[in-house]
Amino acid sequence: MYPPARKDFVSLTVPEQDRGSYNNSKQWRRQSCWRKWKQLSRLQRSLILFLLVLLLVCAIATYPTLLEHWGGPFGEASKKEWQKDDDSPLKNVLPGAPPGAGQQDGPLPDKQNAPILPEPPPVQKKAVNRRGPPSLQNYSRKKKENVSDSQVDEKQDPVVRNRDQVEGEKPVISWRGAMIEAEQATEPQPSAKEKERADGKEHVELARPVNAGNQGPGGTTGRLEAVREAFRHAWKGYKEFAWGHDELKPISKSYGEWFGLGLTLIDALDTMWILGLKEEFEEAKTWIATELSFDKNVDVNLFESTIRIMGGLLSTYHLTGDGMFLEKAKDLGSRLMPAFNTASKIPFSDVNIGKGTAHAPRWTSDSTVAEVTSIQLEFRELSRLTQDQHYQKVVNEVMKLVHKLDGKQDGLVPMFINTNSGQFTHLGVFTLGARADSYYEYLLKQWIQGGKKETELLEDYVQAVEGVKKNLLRKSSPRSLTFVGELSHGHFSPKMDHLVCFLPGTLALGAHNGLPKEHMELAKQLMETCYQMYAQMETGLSPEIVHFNMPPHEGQDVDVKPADRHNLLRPETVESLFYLYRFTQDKKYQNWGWEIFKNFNKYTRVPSGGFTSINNVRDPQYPNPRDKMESFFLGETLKYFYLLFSDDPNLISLDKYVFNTEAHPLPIWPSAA
Ligand code: DMJ
Repeated sequence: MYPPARKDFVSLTVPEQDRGSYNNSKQWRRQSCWRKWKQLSRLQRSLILFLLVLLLVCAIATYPTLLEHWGGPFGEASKKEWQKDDDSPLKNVLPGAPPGAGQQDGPLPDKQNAPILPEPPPVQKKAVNRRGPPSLQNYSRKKKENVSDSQVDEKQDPVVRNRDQVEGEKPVISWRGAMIEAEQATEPQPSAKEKERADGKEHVELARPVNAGNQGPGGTTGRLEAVREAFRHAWKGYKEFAWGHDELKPISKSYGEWFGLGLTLIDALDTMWILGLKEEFEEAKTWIATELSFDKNVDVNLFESTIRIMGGLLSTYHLTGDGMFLEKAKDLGSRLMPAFNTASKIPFSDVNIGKGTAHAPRWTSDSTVAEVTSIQLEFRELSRLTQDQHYQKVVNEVMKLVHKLDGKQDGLVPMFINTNSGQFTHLGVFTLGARADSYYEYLLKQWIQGGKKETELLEDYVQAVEGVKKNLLRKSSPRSLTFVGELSHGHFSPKMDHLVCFLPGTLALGAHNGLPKEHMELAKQLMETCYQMYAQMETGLSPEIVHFNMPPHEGQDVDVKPADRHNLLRPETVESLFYLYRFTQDKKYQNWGWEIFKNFNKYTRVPSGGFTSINNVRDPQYPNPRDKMESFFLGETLKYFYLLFSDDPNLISLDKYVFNTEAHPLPIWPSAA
C-alpha cells in the first residue's frame, strides 16, 4: 500500500507539445508562461508567490547595507559626485570660512564655491527631526537605525565599547545600550543655598580679546576666528537636525541617540563659553534649564556620562557661576551612585539613572580599567562643591584598591577589572590606548587637583611612565619616530592607537608641575610622532590606529591596516599640541595644529552643517563619510584648537584648572594652592 500522493511540493511539468518546438516570440512566451501558471495547483502558486515576496523583502532589507559596502552612504553615484567636486580648482578651500580665516599661504576663495563634502542626494530620509525639543514620535525610527549603526566596529571604537542592550519593564526604547522612556519629567529648581554658593564663585569672562597685532589669515586672530566659525558651522547642523539629541548625523541630516540626554549640547557648553559664543550658549542653557531631565528610565555608561555630562556641567558652573549647572550635576551624580554597590567596590559600567539600578555589561562581570579610574576628578569635585563626602569616598576607594592590586607590570595596568573579585582580569596585556589610557592621565591630574599631596597617585604615575619607557617605547624606521607600542604576554606589537596621543600633553603637564625634565623631552618626541600620524596620511588626518615600521625600511614609518583607516574627529593630538605650545611657546605646535584644522575643514565638513567622521584617511578623493559627529568634537577638539591658537596663557590657566579627560576644566582646589 502506498499513501496517497502528497501535494506539499512544487513540481513543474513541461507539456509534451512544447518540447523541441522552440519559439522565442514574445507572444508565445507570454502564452506559454500563462498556460504553465494555470496548470499549477493552488498550493504551488501560493508557494511561488510567497517566495517572490520573500525575495523582494530581502532585497529591500539588504539594500542600505549593500550601498554602504559599495562605497559609503551614497554608493557609487555619490562617489563620482565627490570626485567631480574634488577636481575643482577650488578644491582646497575651507567652505564657509570667515574672512581672515584662510590658509596660511593665501587668502580664502569665495565660500560659496567648492564644498568639500558633497551634499547628499535627495534621500529617502527616514525621518528628520527639525529644531525643537526631542520628539517622541521619532523613537521608533531610532530603533530601526540601530541596524545600520551596528556596522560600526565596536571592538576598535571605544566610543561604543560599552553600549549594552537590555530591555526594561516600562515602555522604553533601546538605543545602543540606552533605554529611553517616552516621557519627560519636570526639573527640580536650584535651592537658594546653592544659588548663593554659585554667586560667590569665580567665573571666567567670555572670549578674551585676541592679539591685535597678529591678524593675517594664518595669524592668531584669523585662526581663532576660524575655530569659532567651525564651531558655528557644527552647531548649525546640530541645531537644525539634532537639537536636544545626543549626536548629529550630518549627512543624513538626522540624529543618533545614546543616552537620550542631549549629549552634544552639554558637552559643548563650556566650549561655547570659552569661544565667546554667547547667543549659542544662552539657547543651550535654556534647553538645560527647561528640557533636560535625568529622571528617565535609561541605562547610561558610568564613565561616559561622568566625563561628558557631569564634567561639562561642573566646568560650566565654574566658568559662569550659574548654580543651575551645579544643581544638574548633583542630580546626575546622585543617580550614578548605585554603580558603586558591588561586592568589590569596583563600579559597574552601566547605571539606570531612573530606576537606580546598576549592572555590568551583559556578557561579562568585568569593568574597563580606564573607565573605573577616570571618574575621580568629577566625583571629587562634586563632593567639594556639595560638602557631601560620599561621592569622593567611593571613587577614592577605587584608586586605593587599584593601587594595591597584583597584575601590574612596572606600573602598567591590564585593561579589565572584575566587579566581583576586584582583581584585574585578562592579565599580561598592556597598552596606553583604549581601555587603559585615561588611568594614567587621571593619576597625574588627581594629584594636581588635590594640591600635590596624594603621594600614592604620584608614585603610581611616575612608576607607570618608567614602565612605558622600559616596556612600550620603541623607534620607527626610517625617521626614528619614538612611539608607544603594546605588550601582550611578553610579545611587543608596534601598534599605537590615536588615543595614545593624550600622552605628550600629560607628560608635559607633569613636567610643568615639577616632574623630571626627561618627561618633557619624551613629550616632545611623542608629539612629533602624533603629528606624523597626520602628516603621513594622504588627507593629512590621522587614522584610528597605526602600526610603526621597525626594521630598516624605505618609505613611510606609519602603516595603516584597512580596518583602521577611520578618523572619528578625535581630540588627543590637538590636546597635546595645546599643552606643548602653552609650556614651550614654540610656534611649530600652533602651525601643526593649523594644518590639522584645515584638513578637518577640508575632508570632514558637511556643507549643510556639522562635521562627520570619515572611513578612509588614505583617500583624499573619497574619504567616505561615516555620518556621525561625535560630541567630543565640540566638547574637546574645537576647544583645544581654540586654546592652542590663543596666545593668552590666562585663558583657562593651567595653574588654576585641570582638564578632565573630556576637556572640561575643573579648578585646582584653592586650599591646595
Ligand atoms: C573622549 O570621550 C575622551 O577623551 C576619552 O578619554 C577618550 N575618548 C574620547 C575622545 O577620543
